[in-house]
Amino acid sequence: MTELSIDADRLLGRLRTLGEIGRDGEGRLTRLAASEEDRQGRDRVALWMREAGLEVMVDRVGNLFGLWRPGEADAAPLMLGSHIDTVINAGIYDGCFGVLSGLEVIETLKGAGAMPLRPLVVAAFTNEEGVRYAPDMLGSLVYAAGLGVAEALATVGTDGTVLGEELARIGYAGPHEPGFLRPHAYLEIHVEQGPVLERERFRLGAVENVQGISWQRVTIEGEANHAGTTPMGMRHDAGQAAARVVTFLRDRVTRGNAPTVATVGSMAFEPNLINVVPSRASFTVDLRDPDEERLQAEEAALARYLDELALAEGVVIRTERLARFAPVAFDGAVVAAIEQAAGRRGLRCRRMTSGAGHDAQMMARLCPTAMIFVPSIGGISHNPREHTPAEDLVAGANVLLDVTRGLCGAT
Ligand code: HGY
Ligand code: MN
Ligand code: MN
Repeated sequence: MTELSIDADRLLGRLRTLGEIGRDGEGRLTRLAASEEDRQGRDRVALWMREAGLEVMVDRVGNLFGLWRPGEADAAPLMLGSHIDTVINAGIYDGCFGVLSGLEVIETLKGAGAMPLRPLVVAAFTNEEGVRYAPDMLGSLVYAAGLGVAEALATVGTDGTVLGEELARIGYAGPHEPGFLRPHAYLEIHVEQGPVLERERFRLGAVENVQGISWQRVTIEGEANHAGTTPMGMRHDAGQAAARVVTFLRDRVTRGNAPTVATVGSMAFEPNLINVVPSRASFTVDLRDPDEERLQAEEAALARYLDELALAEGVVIRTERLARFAPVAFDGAVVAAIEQAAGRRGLRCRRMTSGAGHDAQMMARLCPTAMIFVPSIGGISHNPREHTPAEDLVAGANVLLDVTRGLCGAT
């Protein structure tokens, strides 16, 4: 296989350009799914796809695709992809590196006159982050038939908007049925977002599996009362109860050495006033574990604790499931191809589990799938300090190129 390399300046330049789309007055980068900022990001990526001579298509839940169909190759396409929606005050690599690397690989092959035996397509899936509309990985979940189109489009966001209406408003309620391109295989490159590769001095991760994810919203109904006159023993303090849940989760998942992680990332009190005992507390619980049984056990332990807490505090506690995905194992042959491609380029690579959720875990329902990780400095992500050195980004994209060539016969 004659060695080919991606155009590093083009890839890194596009990452920087896309990373500027959606910055607010304080320079914070936020492109929430189906927002105006997301539209601008999508428009820019679609323009790059068109300029590369790809056929640009959008499906009914806004998944965006750039397809290269060399010759009359009507075989099942090899799909590369990720997402370009972000959390609030995000870094520039999460998701975007995967979409732009996929586009870069296709453009490099096209420019080199390669003739792959099958079409190549790069995807940018809708609402991977799930921070405006739950669940996360929504676009790829629908694409993999894990959620109905109508149900997805009817999803109400944390801001009260409806996903289908927002997609229509930004011009990305497309005509294609999700799943319209049945991939031969799916590859996703992503920043690790954790500390492993940097700490162990590996250049790449060949991702074997993704841990299970459990998202729920907990609402605690207490009783508003006067902060000054209400004796502590007479309170039904929703805020105090919520705080107990936070410490319960931390104490429980850190008591042993299991890899379970628990996060209460958002919380709101009502009436949220300095001199009123909170009548209501609403917060989210994100529980994850690579082992399904242990994850279920943690969910059950939390449910028991909430029952006890409701009795002890005289409050009413309700839970609502927002997302629940079992751990996913990727395709061994594709993982091995990643390792071999890394080895051929002299890059130290290790097999690993993904702590974060990714679109690949949904595409694994459709076809052989695996992921490539590149190191995250300090293990930081979902934070503007997210960073991966250029040489690692380029090395990872070149391995994506090599594995792509092997999987589509463009050797
Ligand atoms: O939550 C996640 O792991 C991903 O960032 N959506
Ligand atoms: Mn991501
Ligand atoms: Mn993310």
